[in-house]
Amino acid sequence: MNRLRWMIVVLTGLAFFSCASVPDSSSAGATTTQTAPVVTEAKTQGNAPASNQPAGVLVFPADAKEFKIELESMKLTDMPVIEDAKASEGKAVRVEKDSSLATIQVQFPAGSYTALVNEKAPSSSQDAFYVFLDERPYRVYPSDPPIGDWELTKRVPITFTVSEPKTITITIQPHSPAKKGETGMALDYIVFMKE
Ligand SMILES: [Ca+2]
Repeated sequence: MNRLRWMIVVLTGLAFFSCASVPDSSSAGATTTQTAPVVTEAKTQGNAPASNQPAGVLVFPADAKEFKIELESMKLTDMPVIEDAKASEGKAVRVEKDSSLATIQVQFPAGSYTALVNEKAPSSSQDAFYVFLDERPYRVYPSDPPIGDWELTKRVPITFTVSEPKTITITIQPHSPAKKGETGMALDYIVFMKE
């Protein structure tokens, strides 16, 4: 009697399990097939923004830790490109005039960033300049006194956070509206490092 009851329980359980497991696995299968295209779509979107952006916008790659932009590849006004064997890609720009200007637009994924510029300043009266992130100016300069050779502006790292993907206009120029900078230095590249 006990054994029979037990068998009924087992059989009922098996019947229930097989019934229950069919929709389970089929729904799991459905989830998998649904998920795959979603993931693919997300990946495509992640790689695609370059083509969705207006021309001239660079995209900080979603999986990158570091993104380097050559100054000589930016849009330049009164910033002559100079040859320099020790500069990245063999070229840099000189901040020659008060009107000198280098700009580029960069789309950043959400995250916290530090930016440094590779600079060669001939003297301490020819070394301070400004990097604008959109409208916000950051005064940037090398060691004091400058070493007269290429160095990253680690004394004044530019730090910022974007809470959602954002396109920022980067502008490099000698002065800010609030305070004068200087001219005469050479700039090689700006590097953005993601935390
Ligand atoms: Ca360069």
